[in-house]
Amino acid sequence: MDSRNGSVSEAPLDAEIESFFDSAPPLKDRAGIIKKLKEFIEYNSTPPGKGSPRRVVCVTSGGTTVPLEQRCVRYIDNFSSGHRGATSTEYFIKAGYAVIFLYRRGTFQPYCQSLPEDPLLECFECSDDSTIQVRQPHTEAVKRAVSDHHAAIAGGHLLKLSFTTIFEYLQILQSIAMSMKDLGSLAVFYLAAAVSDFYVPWKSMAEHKIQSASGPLDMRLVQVPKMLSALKKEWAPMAFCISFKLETDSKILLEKAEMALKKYRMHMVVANELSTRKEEVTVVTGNEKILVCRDKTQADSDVEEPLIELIVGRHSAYVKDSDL
Ligand code: 9Z3
Repeated sequence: MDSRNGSVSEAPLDAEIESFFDSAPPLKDRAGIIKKLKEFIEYNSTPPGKGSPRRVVCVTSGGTTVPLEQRCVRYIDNFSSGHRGATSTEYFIKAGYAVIFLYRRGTFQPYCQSLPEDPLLECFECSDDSTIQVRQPHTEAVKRAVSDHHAAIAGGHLLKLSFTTIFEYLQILQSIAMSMKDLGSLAVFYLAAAVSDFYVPWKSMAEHKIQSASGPLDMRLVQVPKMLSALKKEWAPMAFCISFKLETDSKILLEKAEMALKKYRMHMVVANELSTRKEEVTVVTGNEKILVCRDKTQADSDVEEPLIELIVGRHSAYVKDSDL
């Protein structure tokens, strides 16, 4: 039986994963990425001043694309603004975690929530002597964004890595997971990125722009191998893993989340429905379904604050149990 109908047999899945990575276009600057990861993890494992090792969470954010042409003009996209990942990153850092933020280029960034859509052009102005200054209504928001962001980077608590395609995303995720392996139970994966289910293998992809004169487009998409299994079994087996399940039909949401929890042996699956995702989520664990809601009495509250609080509590219990 193969991985598509529920029961996962190992050999075909391993072969699918191997073939995905073998045929993917090589990741640009892989060596540079691995070096950054190594330094970040080393720094947080032995922080200055003999502090105890920091917990490290990999937060994924934004949607992956599936290119249709090697010299890509067209692609299939997965919806995600990156809001969940960016906001969660801020709360994890506040809770004392170091965060590896793996995000889709151009999506929401941590500490930028209160800035206008085009911050560079809307927040700044040139004065007569050509100095650049912040425009009055944005002063506080810019100050907060810049100082919190710079503090997180300078303190060694935030490492940002970007992706666009499914190929880049999975290759970087694998490098992150393998770099985090030795952290054992101190490692967390918070997989909020919206990941493509189907892709066009690089070798069977058209090189040049597909021509519309050739008539209707007939294209075969292959299923993306389920990397969560590899993450859990091989890449970082001791890590605390949280994945997300997104549906538009609330009737099937919890059932699908429970299936994902069991199938990929996640510690938690956060179930959310597209239209209410900013108001509430349901956290599914082995024996509970916990509804987590935004505090509706506060205009600027978000669902990520109570969600991260819950996760940090559960992760602490997991770390304690693993030490016994
Ligand atoms: C999510 O469900 C995220 O919560 C959202 C966040 C993408 C809805 P925004 O970025 O939205 O704040 O606009 N992410 C996971 C989506 C996903 O693709 N899950 C897969 C699935 O549902 C499993 S990896 O099958």
